[in-house]
Amino acid sequence: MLTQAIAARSVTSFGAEVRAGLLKAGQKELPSKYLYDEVGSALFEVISVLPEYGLTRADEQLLRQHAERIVGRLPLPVLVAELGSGTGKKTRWILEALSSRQRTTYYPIDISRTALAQSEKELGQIEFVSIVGYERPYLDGLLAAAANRRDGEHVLVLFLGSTIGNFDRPAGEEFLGEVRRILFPGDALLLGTDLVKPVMQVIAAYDDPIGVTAAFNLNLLARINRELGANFDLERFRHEVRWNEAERRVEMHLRSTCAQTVRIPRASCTVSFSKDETIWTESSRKYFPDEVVGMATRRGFRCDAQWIDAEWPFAQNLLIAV
Ligand code: AVI
Repeated sequence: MLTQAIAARSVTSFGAEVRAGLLKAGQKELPSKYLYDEVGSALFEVISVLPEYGLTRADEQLLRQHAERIVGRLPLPVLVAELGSGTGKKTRWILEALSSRQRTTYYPIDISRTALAQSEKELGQIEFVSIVGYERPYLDGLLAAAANRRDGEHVLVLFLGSTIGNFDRPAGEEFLGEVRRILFPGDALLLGTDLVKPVMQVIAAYDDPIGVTAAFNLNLLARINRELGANFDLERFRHEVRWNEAERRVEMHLRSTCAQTVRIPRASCTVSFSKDETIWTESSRKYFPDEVVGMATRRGFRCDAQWIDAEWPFAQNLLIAV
């Protein structure tokens, strides 16, 4: 009964956001968080192993190579809270390094129950680690996890994979401030950020030759068809990737290849597209290393250390709350 009520509410907010984004004057938009239904999350897993998309590999490699050093710089004991746990694969390195020093409780926080179940499956066997998942939005989950701290215990927040890059630039910085407000001085945030790199390399990463990212993007329209009863014809939209130099972000769009009208019954709207009009579905910002330090400093952290991958410019930033 309760589950049904939650499901009904989430269709309503999905419908409301789709309606607002597609009826907006000027550039049409859809929130990127809706790319991740079950199909979208599975496609993202494939993206993360594509040769052209080095982000996930760099993120994991840095954690694998430096986990001992990262953990060695933390004030112990700590509990670990991860924002957007995903599959939990790369978190293993940090938890293994920590568990040789202390018994560790790990709180994965994700709105997807499937993601929480996956991370439990991936990490549940590590000795001296207990897992308590929170199926909640990031900040709600972090508040709940941090409330479990014992006297003298610190909090380590993991925000990996450059998910912060999918926020607007000011919103990303504001989010760091909100995380900081939940933490105490001496607590830590390990933040993964994808760095600026040659434009050709970025474009290839988001417009791969076998079309996995195109399918990931188009699945958003397929999802609107499935969940909101719409009649998007996927043959009439093309995946498009743009580099926005001024904002240093890669943008994903869906371009309408002809003039057309689409009905979305469960969002109570009909949307017209002119030929070549686009829906902006995602931004992925790329950072300079110093920019991350500046952002963190303005929001009440000091950057204790930064590790940068030699092959794919990506940084793990260890930020300590001051
Ligand atoms: C999850 N996020 C950091 C990915 C990114 O690179 O911005 C999502 C993604 N979109 C297309 N490819 C990957």
